[in-house]
Amino acid sequence: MAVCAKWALAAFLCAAATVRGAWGALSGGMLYPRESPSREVKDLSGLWSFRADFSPGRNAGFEKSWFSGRLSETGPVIDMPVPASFNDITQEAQLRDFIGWVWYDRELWVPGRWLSDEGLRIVLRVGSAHYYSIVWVNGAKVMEHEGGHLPFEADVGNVLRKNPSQPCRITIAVNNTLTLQTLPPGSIQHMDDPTMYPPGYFVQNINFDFFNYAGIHRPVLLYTTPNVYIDDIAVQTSFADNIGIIVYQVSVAGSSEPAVQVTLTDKDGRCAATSGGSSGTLRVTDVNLWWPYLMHENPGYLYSLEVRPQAAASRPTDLYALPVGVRTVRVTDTRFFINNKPFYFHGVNKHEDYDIRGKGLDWPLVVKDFNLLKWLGANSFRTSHYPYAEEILQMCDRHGIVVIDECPGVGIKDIRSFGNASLAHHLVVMEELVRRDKNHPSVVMWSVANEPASEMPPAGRYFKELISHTKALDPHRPVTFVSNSNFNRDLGAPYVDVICVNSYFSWYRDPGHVEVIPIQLKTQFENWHGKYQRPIIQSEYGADVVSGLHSDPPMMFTEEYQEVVLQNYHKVFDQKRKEYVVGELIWNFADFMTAQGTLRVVGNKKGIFTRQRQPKSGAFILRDRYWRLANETGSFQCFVAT
Ligand code: GCB
Repeated sequence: MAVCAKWALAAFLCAAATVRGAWGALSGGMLYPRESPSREVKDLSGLWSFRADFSPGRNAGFEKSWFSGRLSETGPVIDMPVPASFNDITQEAQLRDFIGWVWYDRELWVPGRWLSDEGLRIVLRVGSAHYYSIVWVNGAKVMEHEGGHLPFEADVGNVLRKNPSQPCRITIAVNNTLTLQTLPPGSIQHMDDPTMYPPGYFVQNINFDFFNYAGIHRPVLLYTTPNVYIDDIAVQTSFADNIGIIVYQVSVAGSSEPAVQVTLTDKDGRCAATSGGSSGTLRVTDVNLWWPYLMHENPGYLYSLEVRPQAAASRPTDLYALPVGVRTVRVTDTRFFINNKPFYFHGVNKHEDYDIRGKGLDWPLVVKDFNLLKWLGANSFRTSHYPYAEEILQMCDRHGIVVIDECPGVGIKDIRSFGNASLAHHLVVMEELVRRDKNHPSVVMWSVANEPASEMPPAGRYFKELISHTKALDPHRPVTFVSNSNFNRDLGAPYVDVICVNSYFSWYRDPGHVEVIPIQLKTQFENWHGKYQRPIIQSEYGADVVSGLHSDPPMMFTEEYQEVVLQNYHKVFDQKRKEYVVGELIWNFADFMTAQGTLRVVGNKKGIFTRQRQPKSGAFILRDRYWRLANETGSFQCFVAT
């Protein structure tokens, strides 16, 4: 039985990998689906039918072609909300901890005019699903995608038009198995000792500290475009004096020589510049720059870039309106500049994580978190440890919250995860990430990994290639990865633009001894800057607190201990930010769920807010500090915490 399970899991990942190229989910742009006079969007969020494949080989769904009819006809199904992780929806530990294929389906009517109008493309898009997905429409396979956290889509018009009088059925199978070559990596361990484990028993090993939530995490959408359509837009912005400069490139699909008309409008809908041609430069007089929150009285200013390809007179014209912020980013040996002003990151690390829905996109939570960021006086966050929903980045653009955009390269600890197959996949993921997020003004830096074993010999070549590839994809943003290796033995550090370093003095090291923080932190900064001459961000620091636990003098896990850890770190930040430290990001914004283990009490408790977003004492310490920093480092100097 164990052999069968092993074979089946490996075989599926392998079969899936060979087909990927053929399905070509990576060709073309990845513009966020927006409605316009030429585009409609149908959101398929809501209840889907769901079934986990508990068969020993996790293979019954494929053996019995569960995609060929209604899932409910294959056996018992349950209601499953989309978007949401499936893990915490029921009372079953078996489903919470499930590894293998889960199946979703739902039926819907596609608007008749979409089907009858042959001039329309109908695109099916999945915002993200963890981790390997195969999608069928009316039993016909339309796409596969490897990896969570990023969208994938396919034109399904032809399939839908075959059966216009029937409701259409969408089936999605998702496999959350992680291997040494996936991102994040993991491994399946089969427990073959029959005196210790039941037959076929296996576990998923992971090297990252968040619960391995799975399912369809972001909305599934159907949307239309005309057949001649805007496939991608890329903008690069700068300014000189009061003139904003937007260099744009538009790719139009479905026509060999499309004329393109581009209009930039300001917030009040007034035309700020126009241009023709699929690439060009727009100049905006008296430009309103995009500024971070607390750096300017009017942060997050966005223009709208309206792009219209000119189709033949008889055909409908596409229109896509892209929000554009005009700003620059620059890094020196000691400073990080936004719009030529030194920028100091006073922010947080987050997770997409909440009760019941796990990693599912949840608007009330998103808005609450932005309110808390503003309350805190935070100007930035890192998308630890994977790309967040596009809707969250759009909020960052609008509110001026600066983002370090991290790919799911977390837990790369095994030497076998530094091989060619892993690197090739990592490069693809960076391409998908840059393709998706390149136009967000809030995104100021890419992070290609978190705490890899960067002292292992193959890490030098791996990070050299990964970082240079990322720079080739986007020459306009700095690139980093987040290290906790020894500064002297870190083989990736020579290639980054900014050093991001995590440390937990008085927690994992010297537990209980907060008095060692200042000396150890000072040494850390001096070592890294001395060796690499780069600006440094303290990309994680913190301490677990079980909310409501108190002790004086402070003891680990109490509110007082978190306070005193923070204060000791802050003393050193205040010295070193005058030199080359350009940011501090607390670990973590909120408590979050993890795998079970002896170090975790129902999850990681290093949040300054609880998982339900109630402040611990540390939140007030940070709030006081961040507003003070904003008054000192923002160019607009009369903020008060409100
Ligand atoms: C880290 C990791 C983060 C963990 C954190 C911790 O260094 O980057 O994912 O959650 O430490 O609390 O242990």
